[in-house]
Amino acid sequence: MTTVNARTNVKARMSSKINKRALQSNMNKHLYKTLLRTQQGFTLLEMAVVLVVLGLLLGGMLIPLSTQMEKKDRDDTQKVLQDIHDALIGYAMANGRLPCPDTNGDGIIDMGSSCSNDQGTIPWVDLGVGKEDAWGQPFTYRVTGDFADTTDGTGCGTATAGVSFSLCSVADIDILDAAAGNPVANQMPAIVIAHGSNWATTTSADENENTDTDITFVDRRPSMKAAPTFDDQVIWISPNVLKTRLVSAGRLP
Ligand SMILES: [Ca+2]
Ligand SMILES: [Ca+2]
Ligand SMILES: [Ca+2]
Repeated sequence: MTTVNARTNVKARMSSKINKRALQSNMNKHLYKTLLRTQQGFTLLEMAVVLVVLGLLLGGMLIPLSTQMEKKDRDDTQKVLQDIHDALIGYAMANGRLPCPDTNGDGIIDMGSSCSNDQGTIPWVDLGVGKEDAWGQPFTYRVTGDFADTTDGTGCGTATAGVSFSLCSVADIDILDAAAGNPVANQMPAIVIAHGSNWATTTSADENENTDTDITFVDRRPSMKAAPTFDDQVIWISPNVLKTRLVSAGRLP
């Protein structure tokens, strides 16, 4: 009898252990499924958060990057423009006249006794300066013909031998702060323009003033946000600087 009771107790304990294990196994499965669902939920949520953060970061980085690249292009172009300015003055000191423009794209001055055309591109070969701006386009160049021809003087005072203009000579290029705007500089002998990244596609009235081949040009703050847009970079030769340099060089009295 005692032996039977002992066996019954052992069976009961074993049954209890098996039930506990089964329960534990069920709980583990349930917990695993719950964790799996939770894990999947977190992953999707995390991915969404990561995508949003990445979007914000990339958006925030791309704008400054394009702004920095644009600034570098403009700075590089400005350096070439300054070189061209200095080269024009140096050319005038050496030759007694400003160079005529290049009109056929070979970088060489086109002229006979006077300029083939008062407006063209910078004669980069003759000046020894950069051929193009940061966007791979040539620099527009206009000169007052009387300051670049081989005729001494321009009809005022006494002409100095070997110099195309005199101290009293007046040039003809005017620069405004907008198309039909206020004067920025009047009667300049030469001007050089880099037309910016939109070189050939502009519809801006202010920029068109720099491509219409007359003696009026525009220089103003760059802005592409509102019409009329403007991204041109402009330099010109002051007649006073030009004449002072030629006096210093002993070419003008
Ligand atoms: Ca002349
Ligand atoms: Ca432009
Ligand atoms: Ca014009």
